[in-house]
Amino acid sequence: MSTAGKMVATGICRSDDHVIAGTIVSPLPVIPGHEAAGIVESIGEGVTTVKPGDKVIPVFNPQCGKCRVCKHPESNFCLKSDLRKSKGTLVDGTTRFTCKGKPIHHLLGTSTFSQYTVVDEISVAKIDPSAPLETVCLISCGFSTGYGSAVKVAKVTKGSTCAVFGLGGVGLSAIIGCKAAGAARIIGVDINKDKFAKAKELGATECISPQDYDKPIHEVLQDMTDGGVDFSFEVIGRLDTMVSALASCHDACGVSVIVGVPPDSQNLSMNPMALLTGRTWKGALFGGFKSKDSIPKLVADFMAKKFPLDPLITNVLPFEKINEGFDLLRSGKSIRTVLTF
Ligand code: PAD
Ligand code: ZN
Ligand code: ZN
Repeated sequence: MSTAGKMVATGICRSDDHVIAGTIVSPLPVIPGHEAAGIVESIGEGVTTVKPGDKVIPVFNPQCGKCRVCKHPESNFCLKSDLRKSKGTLVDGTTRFTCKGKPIHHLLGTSTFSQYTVVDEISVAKIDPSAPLETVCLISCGFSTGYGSAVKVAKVTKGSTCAVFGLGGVGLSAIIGCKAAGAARIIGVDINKDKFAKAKELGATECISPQDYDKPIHEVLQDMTDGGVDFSFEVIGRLDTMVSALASCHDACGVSVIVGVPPDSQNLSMNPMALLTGRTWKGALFGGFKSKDSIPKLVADFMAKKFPLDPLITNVLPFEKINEGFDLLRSGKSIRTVLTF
């Protein structure tokens, strides 16, 4: 039930860098890349939802449609996700890449840093053929993750106050979601002030850097917002900022969402009183969206101009310059680099 496709565009997400750094553990050697768009080249036996020539988006968080999670109305961490066991294979346990006769692993059933890839049918969504693939590839991960974290996971309410920690591609997409949900105040938090202008362009009403204050940032946010924000988002992937985002939301009615991927096998300590008083602490992959169902709708919403994607793309490079793309991400100079094939 697999599908082979030609890649047209792939974004570089921080999660790919986490794989390279080892903070996300994957069997090696592996072909990373999970935020992309392409065209179906061929299909295996039994595949019915895509056909050759279809424009598609691969999804790192599959939707088998049959498991307990897929049948649950709200959840999306499908039991077939490779993130559960990190086998680095397709669902049938095989890998479809080799180098010099040796097998190469898949990353989360996607592996988009490759001219061609093979994915399971549960890991690919057909989209509007008129959609620009070099832009909508962001719907494959970064955009949907941030946007869904606001509109679907936190369920940001009209007139509310939000704080977004981390203003990369995913954090800025959370800002777009907070704005779409009608938040009245959206406070961006980042140590790199170069990110502030774009955050404000996309809907942040204020931006602050923790390095400008001599007290903890959660106290600064509590002072600014009459005791704490309604919704906070950690979109960095650090244990300290996860705790600080939690403390930044109001102790009786705040909701805090973990979006950033924490370093592998690390635990954090927190005082349970932080929750006993009434806060909600949540997290989700892929913005809580069921991937195969939601991606075509998100692409349609983009085509209907319900949200922008172009401001998130700061660099477009040919695939050969992939290392330059990673350098731009690591030096904080890019939001999203899209590699084209
Ligand atoms: P990015 O590196 O582009 O953005 C991270 C931002 O955080 C940067 O602007 C940094 O300057 C800022 N930052 C770093 N340290 C601090 C700090 N101590 N305090 C404040 N700001 C800081 O990453 P991204 O937007 O591509 O991804 C963000 C995270 O989300 C990352 O951990 C990634 O792995 C995760 C992610 N999660 C999912 C999911 O399904 N949950 C999907 C995609 C990405
Ligand atoms: Zn990603
Ligand atoms: Zn499932």
